[in-house]
Amino acid sequence: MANTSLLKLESDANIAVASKRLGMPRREFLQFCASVAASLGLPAGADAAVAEAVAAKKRPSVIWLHFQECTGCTESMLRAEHPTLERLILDVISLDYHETLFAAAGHQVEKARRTAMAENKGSYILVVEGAIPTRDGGIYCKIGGQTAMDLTKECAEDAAAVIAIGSCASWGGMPSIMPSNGDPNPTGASGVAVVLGKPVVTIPGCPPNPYNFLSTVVHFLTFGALPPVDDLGRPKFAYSRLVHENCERRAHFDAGRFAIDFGDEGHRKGYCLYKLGCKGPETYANCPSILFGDAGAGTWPVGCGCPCIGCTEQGVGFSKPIHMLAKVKNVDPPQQYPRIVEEKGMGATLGSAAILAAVAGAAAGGAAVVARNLGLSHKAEEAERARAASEKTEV
Ligand code: FSX
Ligand code: SF4
Ligand code: F3S
Repeated sequence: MANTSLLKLESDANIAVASKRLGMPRREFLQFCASVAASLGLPAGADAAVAEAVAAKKRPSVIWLHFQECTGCTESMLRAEHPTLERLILDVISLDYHETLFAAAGHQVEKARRTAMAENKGSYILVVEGAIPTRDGGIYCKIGGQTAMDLTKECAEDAAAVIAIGSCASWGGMPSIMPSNGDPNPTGASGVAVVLGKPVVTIPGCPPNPYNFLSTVVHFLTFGALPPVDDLGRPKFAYSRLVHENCERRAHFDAGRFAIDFGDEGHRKGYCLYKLGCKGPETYANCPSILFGDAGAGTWPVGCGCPCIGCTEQGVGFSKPIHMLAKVKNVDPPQQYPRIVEEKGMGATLGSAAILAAVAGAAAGGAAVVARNLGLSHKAEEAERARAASEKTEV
């Protein structure tokens, strides 16, 4: 089936079976594959390879561990307004061990995990949700008598790939900044890479966007490898641009129109939230392009009037106080802005800004916007970190 165009696949038998299995019309299924290929920044024609892989390849076995966290990662994956996303994720992977979703408990599930690991030795994906406590031998989180540290090491041993989902598993997240008696991280909550002593793919966010997880797994399914990542392990297709660059309120930022208080006139009119502490200018994530929950325009923090807290960014999310102004990292204007129309005496409403944003970009394919912008501003950030690291070594 290689090199066939996406449209030709409409009459393919495997595609017909997959669409039926997913309860989606064939064209909708192919559209989904095209949007995943676009959001991954794949070249033209790769959408057919994605469709063929999702339709026909053996689903990778997934062992999903839970440690110090709120289960928001799993919740966001399963609580999409539209059931398609959940169905797609559970169709693309074979979820062989997941403590929260398993009906069974105790020895039964431990046996299921060991069986899945033995049967899929070398080919399963390990997903870790939650931070791993490392203080005092890791005693602050144990499952089935094993510490989270030991479990992670044991399960990573024969995994084909390791994914740290959510900010907690990526770098410690919220549990790593829960001060107690003046101690900023009493349990030594750490990310998976620190515990394994080697880099892993991270999908930060609190919660992370389930589309980024789905796209990462689809990449693995299609090409047998995880997607290219930045120096923090984040897939470049999702974390290459600042939130600020694709924000629907960006035109207000550039025009100097800010909300000063929650509920004030500027806030009601959908003005920029920078002065309310929005960390979009120093946070890499694709939230404004792919949104959350399949519920339409505006369904992301800033779209709902809440400043971005920088949840994907170590050192910003949960660390920098909400009232603190963000460092504006990239002063280059974005490739396109939503047009803000201010009718006399009325001002732009959040709705009108959102609709215009949708016309300008999101409706034309948020995924395509991300794909177009791939990897541009991130390079400067990576160079800065490399420079800082080499300076440290020289000292
Ligand atoms: Fe919660 Fe996940 Fe935040 Fe952490 O998401 S949404 S506390 S990133 O590990 O469950
Ligand atoms: Fe959007 Fe925040 Fe940037 Fe304002 S500061 S444009 S609200 S990301
Ligand atoms: Fe997090 Fe900011 Fe996106 S708070 S969900 S990175 S808009």
